Amino acid sequence: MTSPAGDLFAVAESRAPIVLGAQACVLRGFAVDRAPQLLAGVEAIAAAAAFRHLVTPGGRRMAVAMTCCGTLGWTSDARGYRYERADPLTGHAWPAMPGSFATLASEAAQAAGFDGFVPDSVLVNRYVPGTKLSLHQDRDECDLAHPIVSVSLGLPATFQFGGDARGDRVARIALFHGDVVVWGGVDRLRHHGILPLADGHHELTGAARINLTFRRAG
Ligand code: MD3
Ligand code: FE
Repeated sequence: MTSPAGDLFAVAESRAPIVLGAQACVLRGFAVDRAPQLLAGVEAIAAAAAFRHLVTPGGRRMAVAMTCCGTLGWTSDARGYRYERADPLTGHAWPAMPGSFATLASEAAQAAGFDGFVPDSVLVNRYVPGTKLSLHQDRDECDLAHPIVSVSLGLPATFQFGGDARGDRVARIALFHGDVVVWGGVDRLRHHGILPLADGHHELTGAARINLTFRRAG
């Protein structure tokens, strides 16, 4: 860049939140400096509560591998989708949410206009090449007035976001290592999903994408 004004513009443009809706935005790279600590936290969580493939109430095995931390963890089986205080695999409480996780989520929520977000649950999703997450809504949380904060780590993915109705037009946006997405208010019940992950290798995660979604479930 040759002109100082051009430099300033480039920086401001790249740091501005990307607007997905009236109350939904992408904070590009918001978590990139904290990614190594977040991934160390994920390793510790998975050592106590292993990644598993949940079964939907309809009997389908989910392609995404999942685990949780916090006082509540999301689970699914023939009895339905719900939050539980104990990991059904071990019968023990879910691993505690690391303080650095909660701090990041509340800072990101604040940057997106949601003050005072205190998550009590993190769903940790692991994708390998070929894994997808079909279009769905997140509606098992008690009070849908709280936002959801999502952190992408490792391989990039194509995120799909639609409307309140399943048949609404769907837009696509790429999510990269360190990106944070915040959804709340009028955008809280929009359908969303992840297209099949492309092949690749990331220096911190190998052939995988990890996504953390911070929720206030209880
Ligand atoms: C929009 N995870 O865990 S993150 C999920 O990348 C989930 O693993 C995806 O959908 C992933 O439920 C997408 C972005 C996201 C998360 C939650 C939302 C978008 C959302 C809740 C409401 C609206
Ligand atoms: Fe979701």
